[in-house]
Amino acid sequence: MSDSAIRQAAVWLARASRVCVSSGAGMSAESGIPTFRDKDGLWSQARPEEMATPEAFERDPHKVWEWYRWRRAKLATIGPHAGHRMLAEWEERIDDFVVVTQNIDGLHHAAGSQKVIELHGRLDLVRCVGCTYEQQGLDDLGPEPHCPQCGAWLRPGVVWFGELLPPGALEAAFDAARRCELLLVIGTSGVVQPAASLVDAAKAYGAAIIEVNPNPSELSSLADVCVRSGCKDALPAIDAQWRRLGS
Ligand code: BJW
Repeated sequence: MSDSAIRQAAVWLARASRVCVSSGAGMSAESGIPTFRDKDGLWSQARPEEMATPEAFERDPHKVWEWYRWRRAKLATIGPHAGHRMLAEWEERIDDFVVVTQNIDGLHHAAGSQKVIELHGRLDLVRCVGCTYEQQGLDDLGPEPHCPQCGAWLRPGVVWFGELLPPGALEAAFDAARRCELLLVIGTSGVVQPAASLVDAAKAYGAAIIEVNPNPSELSSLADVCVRSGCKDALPAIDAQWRRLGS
């Protein structure tokens, strides 16, 4: 981990009163949830077009549910790590601190963050394809979950490719990106739109960009500072440096 990148991140955080975080699957990797596009990521075992599109669900809901049941069961056994908890603490220290996440695992909320915008829905939510019924929780709903109200299929409450993001979420996310002085981009490859464009929006409005990612991403060239480390260690390291600035 580069000391100068950590120090610069700490200096900017200490000075900032408007901060936005854009997090992706790498944020949860050290909690035990695989990312999508890394070597052993989810897309190395399953094809996105067979699991994460509305057409795939129409074609074979059993197959799609098998995958989501496995992921829901896994999520039920894990929790946030020190990096998630650091962001929740920074929210208390910084006036305007918003987390925009592509993650569906709810771990930012579980760590105590309150201002979280979830762009791709929630794994612990299911909704009916035929009516407005929704249900929260990670209970095993069996291989063929159907709506208790109208009998249609229930589906995972996540955003698949080709689907619109939850109403209001995108607008709120771009508002946060445009008004921030500092954008922390944590654990995303930056290939999925429209989330990836938050960085362009923040930069166009004058924000400094810090990337926290052990690997280069599609967004690295836009970053002013890159912390090349896993976020579980990097975020507490930035915090420790921030505390040293004050002493
Ligand atoms: C670490 C780490 C550690 C590892 N610490 N870091 C414009 C241009 C081209 C295409 C489009 C476009 N606009 C829209 C599209 C289409 C599409 C899209 O973006 N396609 C591209 C892939 C080409 N977008 C959509 O369809 C979106 N809808 C939409 O735009 O609606 C309007 C519209 C529709 C149709 C046409 C045009 C407009 C919806 C996108 C939904 C994405 N859904 C998924 C699945 C969610 C449900 C589920 O999980 O089952 O969301 S796909 C998957 O990718 C998931 C993620 O949220 C998303 C992003 O992945 P992420 O988080 O970046 O993870 P990885 O694995 O890619 O990267 C992990 C990173 O972590 C790596 O960099 C590692 O190095 C790093 N890392 N360990 C820190 N410890």
